[in-house]
Amino acid sequence: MAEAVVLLDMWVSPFGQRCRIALAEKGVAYEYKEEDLSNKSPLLLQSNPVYKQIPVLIHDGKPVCESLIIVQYIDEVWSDGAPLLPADPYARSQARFWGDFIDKKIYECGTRLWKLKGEAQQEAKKEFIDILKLLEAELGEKKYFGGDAFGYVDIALVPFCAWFYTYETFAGFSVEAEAPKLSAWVRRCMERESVAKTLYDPVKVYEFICQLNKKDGVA
Ligand code: GS8
Repeated sequence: MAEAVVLLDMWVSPFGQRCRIALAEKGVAYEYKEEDLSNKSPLLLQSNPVYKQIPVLIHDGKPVCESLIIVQYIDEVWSDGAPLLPADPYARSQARFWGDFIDKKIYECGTRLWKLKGEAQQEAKKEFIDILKLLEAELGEKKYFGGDAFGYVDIALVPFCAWFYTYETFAGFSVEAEAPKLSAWVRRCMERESVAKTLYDPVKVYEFICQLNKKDGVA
């Protein structure tokens, strides 16, 4: 019997994009449901009553929430495809550590880059560049974060790369100049169909953020 897989998502969400990339990597067919976050669907509210946020993966009627938990779930359920997490427990712990680091640092600091101005923005920029350099050091000379195979940490980070243009334009810096090896990794990831088909044009992301800023009266 065909399984029912539904993803509640929103086009520009880097968290939702993680799930879309993982599903594409595993070749899982699913129904995509775009949410209007200003008017959340009853299905979303009922599927994620705690956070009321996208993304939610609904597998045979059972909801799974939180993007990195969803990516791990996808890896475990569709285990016949290439694994996203390594098999070795220590290597798994390290992949989860970096996924958690990306979750705690990138989005929060990135948001300060386009929401704030003046000194606070400059401070966020310094912090963001430090984060990029830490990630670049972890990547080292490897092709992907996990080595030769595209996997969990790549999926955790790569959706934010479509936001780099927004971060750079608002805060005035260049990711390529600050972290050239990380930029080369972004280009390598973009060669994968799962990533290229999922990420949006960085200019579209920028325009979306400009709209949001206007609505919030920030800009
Ligand atoms: C974050 C999801 C999230 O921020 C995850 O899945 O990893 N830790 C979660 N979702 C946002 C949209 S993307 O910025 C969301 O659903 N916001 C609506 C709201 O908070 O009301």
